[in-house]
Amino acid sequence: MIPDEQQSYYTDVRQHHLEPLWAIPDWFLSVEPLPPYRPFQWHWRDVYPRLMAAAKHMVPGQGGSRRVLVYAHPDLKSTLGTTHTLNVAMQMILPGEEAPAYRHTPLAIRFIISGQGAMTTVNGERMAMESGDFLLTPRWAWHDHRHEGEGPMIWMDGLDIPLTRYVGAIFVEPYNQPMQTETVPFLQSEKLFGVAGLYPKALPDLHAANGTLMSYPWHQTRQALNAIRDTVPNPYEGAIVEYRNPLTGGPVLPTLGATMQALLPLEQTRRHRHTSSVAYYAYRGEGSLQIGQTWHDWVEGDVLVVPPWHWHAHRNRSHSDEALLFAISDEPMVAALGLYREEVDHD
Ligand code: GTQ
Repeated sequence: MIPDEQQSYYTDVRQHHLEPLWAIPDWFLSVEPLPPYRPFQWHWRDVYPRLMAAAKHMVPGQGGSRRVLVYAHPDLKSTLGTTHTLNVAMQMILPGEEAPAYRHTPLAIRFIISGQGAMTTVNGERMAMESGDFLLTPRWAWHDHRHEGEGPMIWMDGLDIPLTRYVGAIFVEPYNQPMQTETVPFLQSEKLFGVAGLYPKALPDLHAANGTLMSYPWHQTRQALNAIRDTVPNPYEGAIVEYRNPLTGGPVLPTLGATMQALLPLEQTRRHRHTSSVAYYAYRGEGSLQIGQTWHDWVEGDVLVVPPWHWHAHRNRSHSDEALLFAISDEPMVAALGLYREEVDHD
């Protein structure tokens, strides 16, 4: 065929919004994942003063419902995602404030960082918030926060907002009053479901607002980490526990999961990579996260993102102290779609 005919074919096809598969570059069906964003780190020294300064610019319930700074990756500007599927956000609430009740289809997990005396109520179930606690806000669950203690209260939110928007399923609905009333006794879900392996026999008759464990207190996470450290170490993570639904043994929520891991002084893990994206929150200590060839040094409060299929390894930089990393990931979603893959480095 003469070159002009060739060219006119391609022009004509594209004018009809068709693309010849054989002419599409490799990114379309790449040999391996090519995530459209880089590893990234937010330093706590940059976040903390700006989170505190937000108090001068908004009060929850007055021109906005939550005092939250969203971690918006510079390569994901069109979605404001922290990774392509999830958001990390930092929330701050002051004594006497109330963040009003509403519900939305994106689900949330919360990791409590500092402060005392704030509470969150989810579907009428009030939960305490203490440093290290892990709390759930399932999809479409009514939730509000109040602070009856002293000093600022700070926690990290993880939400699947980018994923929910991608699916085309974002909905938000305000509650019919500013705050919910408590409909079950305090600590109900922890009393019903909080002791591993021992569950109430007459479950269907019990009044459980959310039907499963909603709050994972820090002392239990700590205890679990200590216990597994003496057993089977994970060569890629150190001592690591995953938050799970005690009734099913499966993920706490359908899309997002979370882990807490402890690295011994100077511990260095092996590298692995997987098809889930992860946002690490440095809860305690000082360490370094190798992503690809680059070591990202972190201190307490930093957040680091590992995009899918990026080799990564952990190092505790302290000679004396343990390092603790909390992480949220989209692994449950990726696994549910049959797309979870992991590769390990045997060196
Ligand atoms: O605490 O309800 O970071 O609704 C983003 C959306 C927190 C919350 C966020 C929310 C909340």
